[in-house]
Amino acid sequence: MRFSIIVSRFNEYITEKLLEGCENTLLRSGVPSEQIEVCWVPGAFEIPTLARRIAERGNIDAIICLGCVIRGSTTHFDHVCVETAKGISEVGRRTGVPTIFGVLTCDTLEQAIERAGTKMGNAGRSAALSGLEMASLVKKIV
Ligand code: INI
Repeated sequence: MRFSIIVSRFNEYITEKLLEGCENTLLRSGVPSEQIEVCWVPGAFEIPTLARRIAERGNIDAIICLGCVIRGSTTHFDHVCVETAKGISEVGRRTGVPTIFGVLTCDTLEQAIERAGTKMGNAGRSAALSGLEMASLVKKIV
């Protein structure tokens, strides 16, 4: 099975940890490294555009989207979160390629750190497990 990981550079200190958790989980589950494509985008807002192009290109069993949005003092956070979540789910529904929402939406940096491999586990790992499950489910059923 082939996997695409789209990861955003914004808050890279966090997203690189999510990527590490995601890639390691895929590799440990038996996915060969040459079957894993990693694409960096500037911010979470840009994830859906690339996800759609990759889904339409074909030849991919799941697209795992990783990012980290942290609330600031303006409403920017809300726009980025809403559009990213909506965009990612729309790509999945429109193309039928499983798209996984591994984007952290946190009030504080501490919450993000907790979900990037410390207290609350690694959200990249959970995203990889969801990607593996959806990819094999689609293969089995369709
Ligand atoms: N992008 C993120 O991925 N995380 C953030 O916390 C964030 N904040 O806070 O602004 C963010 N903004 C950038 C956005 O994703 C786009 O890259 C930018 O608006 C250009 O389209």
